[in-house]
Amino acid sequence: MKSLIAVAALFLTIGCHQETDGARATSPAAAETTPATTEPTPAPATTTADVQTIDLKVSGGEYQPASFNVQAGKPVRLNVTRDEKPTCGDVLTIPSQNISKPIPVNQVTTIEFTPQNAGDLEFTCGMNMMKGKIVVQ
Ligand SMILES: [Cu+2]
Repeated sequence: MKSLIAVAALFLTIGCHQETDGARATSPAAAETTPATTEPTPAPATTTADVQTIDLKVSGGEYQPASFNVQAGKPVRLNVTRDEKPTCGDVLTIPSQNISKPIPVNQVTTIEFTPQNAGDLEFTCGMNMMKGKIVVQ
């Protein structure tokens, strides 16, 4: 009987800790731009005065980084490299920008465009299997 009580007390203690963890509230102001799903934080672009540069890798069947932030109204330059041969990653498309570009293996392919409006731009492989997201702010 004594051990049962001890177990119950342990549960109560754990329960308390979990409540404390779950109490981390996010600010309501950020809610309208924060996606509800738990995604990795978009990587920042390297921004100079005129151009925002992202080094994008096609490797292991995915894009790295899979999402990144840029600013609207400024040119974006993607330096895309692909390190694997037979893969559908041999084409990269950004449908909203009318971009569809072959990505040869082991060389840098540059894709440039200027996003005009804030929002999420999806990019995909030629078969729409690998996906990434450009978060325009
Ligand atoms: Cu694909």
